[in-house]
Parts: sequence; C-alpha cells; structure tokens
Amino acid sequence: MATSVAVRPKMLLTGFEPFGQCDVNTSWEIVKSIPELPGMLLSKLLLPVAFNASVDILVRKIDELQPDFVVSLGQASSRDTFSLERVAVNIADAKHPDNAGFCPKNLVISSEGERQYISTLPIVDIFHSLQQHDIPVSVSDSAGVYVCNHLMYCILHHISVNGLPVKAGFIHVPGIVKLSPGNATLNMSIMQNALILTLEVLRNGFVN
Ligand code: PCA
Repeated sequence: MATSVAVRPKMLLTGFEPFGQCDVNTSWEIVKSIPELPGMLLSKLLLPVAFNASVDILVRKIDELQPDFVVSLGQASSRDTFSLERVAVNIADAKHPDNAGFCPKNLVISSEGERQYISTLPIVDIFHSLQQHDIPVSVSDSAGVYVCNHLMYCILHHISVNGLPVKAGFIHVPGIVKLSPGNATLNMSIMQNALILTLEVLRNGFVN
C-alpha cells in the first residue's frame, strides 16, 4: 500500500526596516517573533524601505526558495487593525523619500502591467478566522501608494507574468504607539497571534 507523506507548505514572511520617524517597524518585530509552527516550513526576510531594492531582494528570494505562499507585512502607523490588503494599484507616489532617497511622484509602476492586482491569499477566510478569535481585523481596499503598495503590486505582477505557483499578499499592521503594552485589545502579542492564525488558515487550505 502506498503511504502518503504530507507536504508541508513553504511560507515566506517578510517585514520592513524602520522608516520615517519610527525607530522600530512593527512589521518586522511581528515577523521576527513567529516561532516554528507545525505543518509548515517558515522563512523570514527583512526588507529595506526602498521602492526598488525591496522588490529586487524579494523577487530573488522567491526565485531561490520557490515558496508556496508569500505573506508580506508593513507598518501603517495610524491603523488600529490587522489589515488584510485586497488590492495593489499601478501607481507610486511618495510624500517623503524612501530610505534610499527615491521619491516618485505619480509614477506608473509598470507600463505593461495591470491597473491593479488582487491579493491571491484567501483574505475572506483569514478575516473570518481572526474575527472568531476576537482579533481586530479588517479587509482594506487601499495599501496606499508608497513602498508597501509597490512591493505588493510588483510581486503579484512577477508571479502573474511568470505563471508561478505562488500565492501572495500584503498585510498592514499598526505602529508601535498603537500597540502599546497597556492596550488590552491591541498589542504585539495579539498581532503575533493574528499572523500565526493567518499562517494556519493558509496551511489548512493548502493542496499541493
Ligand atoms: N510601511 C510603509 C513602507 C514600509 C512600511 O512598513 C508603507 O505602508 O508603504
């Protein structure tokens, strides 16, 4: 009798370096804190807050690792939920230069790319799972027009034009001021738990 060996999905998690006025970026703090989890293979990657370098580094990692899922996190200081981004738009527009000094103004990201790409993560399933665990979660229809939107757009474009069997998407998390230790409904351990539950939804829905 043939025995079947469960294939563990490869998950690539990314977070960003600090930028602007903040000296920590909660996205990387959360990614960094995730322990090994049963039934999946986790890799973590820290990205610079730079339009071009972040994409180059992540594309190289995707091509090398060939993950099943890419879950990228970024900080949105004013948000107060774990925000599952639904859509990335074909525009880069910065009010402040990125950490490499680049400050695009109303630029089209890709002249041959789609106007927008939709997350290929099961964000509605993730939303329901997190809601059942009383985690402040939302589905967001704008990842902005800065480095995070650019990364999400470029990664979904790369996957689409190369026909890669990879699901990818983006999540914005609150900044450190919102995630203060005294905040019972919004803190680092709740965001860490939100990411673990997200990975479990991906693992449970994984068919090789
Ligand atoms: N947040 C920024 C870029 C890096 C990050 O963590 C954004 O929302 O675009």
